[in-house]
Amino acid sequence: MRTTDSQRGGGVGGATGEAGLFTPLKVGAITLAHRVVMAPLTRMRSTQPGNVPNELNALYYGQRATRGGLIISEATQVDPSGQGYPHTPGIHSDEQVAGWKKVVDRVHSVGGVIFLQLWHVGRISHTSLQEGGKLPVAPSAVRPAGKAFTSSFEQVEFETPRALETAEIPGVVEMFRRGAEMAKRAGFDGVEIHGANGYLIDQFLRESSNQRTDRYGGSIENRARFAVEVAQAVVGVWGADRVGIRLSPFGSFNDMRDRDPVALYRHVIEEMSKLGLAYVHLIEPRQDEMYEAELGEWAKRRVGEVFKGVFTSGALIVGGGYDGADATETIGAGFADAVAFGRWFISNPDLVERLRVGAALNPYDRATFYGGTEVGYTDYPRMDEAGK
Ligand code: 8OZ
Repeated sequence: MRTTDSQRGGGVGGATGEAGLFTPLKVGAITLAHRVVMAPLTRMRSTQPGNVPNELNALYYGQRATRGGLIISEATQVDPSGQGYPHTPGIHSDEQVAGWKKVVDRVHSVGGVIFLQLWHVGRISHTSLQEGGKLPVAPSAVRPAGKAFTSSFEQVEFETPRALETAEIPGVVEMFRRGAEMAKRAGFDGVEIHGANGYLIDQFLRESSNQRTDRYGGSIENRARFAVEVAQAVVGVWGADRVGIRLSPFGSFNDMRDRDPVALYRHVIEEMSKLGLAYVHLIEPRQDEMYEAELGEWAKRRVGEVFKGVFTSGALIVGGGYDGADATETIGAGFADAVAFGRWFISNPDLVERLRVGAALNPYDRATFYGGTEVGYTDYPRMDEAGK
């Protein structure tokens, strides 16, 4: 079963290690040595001003890199208008490219593979984070329930975003294309499009946030159009075999809903297959009782089971609450090719090795997830370090 959302440590890796996780896997142009993927993790620790990746960030990623192992970077705004939280890094300035280069070089120095996650938050931003204090943009002027982060880490009610004009949409696609190009300049091995968790691409996909009446709204095909155009633009920069996309078909984070998520995301995944993407990365639903009740039977199944066989051009990665035993079982059952780990990678820089040998895992401290210093970031001990 999936682990709960609470802090915990213990023998999560399983006593004999997790064999299914340690066979090679071809992901587009790259052959991975194992199937333990580091999930994209927002940590809000870039250098200010400018949201520039720094030496501490390079140390953190370098600690978690393994030979032939895939790391997906934290979500990275492709444009200042796409920023939704304080201190998240960007990929739209020369300083950011130089900062990311340090991160990439560190990961490559141990033979690791790193993709940058391209991000625009849409309505999840706040005027305090927008240049000139403008309103955040979105497919429609629908205010999400819940709290936005301000530029000073305060949490306040979300604002009602401004709906994008149809004529503005190519400009937003262009932001993703430019971000993809800058990621290439920084030396990344590929890019992942953030199409999940209620951010801009997901806001176009789902009914609860998309009330458009132009060709970007209404039918499933129309709601998926923005995602497809972004993917086409990014593929134009990188080639499809170095592009993945992350989707959260059953997630309700950031006030998201859709009446028919299976039909919607089947279509999106089919479109990504047609483009020949290297991978699709699906998130398991969070433990959300209300939406689980609405989802009925789907909520009881693994996301990789629900969409089994739909993605045909590359690898299927799943993530969200997995431990080593679940991951091995899921790969063994044919519901995924690789599994992304998030929280366990925060607290275990040597997670890959711990899963390989079936060692106990360090518990994680939620209080230091977002923002701050090296504490709770680069100071978690490896197995071989004293005092763990
Ligand atoms: C947690 C806090 C802030 C952002 C996501 C990028 O959910 C995020 C995120 C997660 O995809």
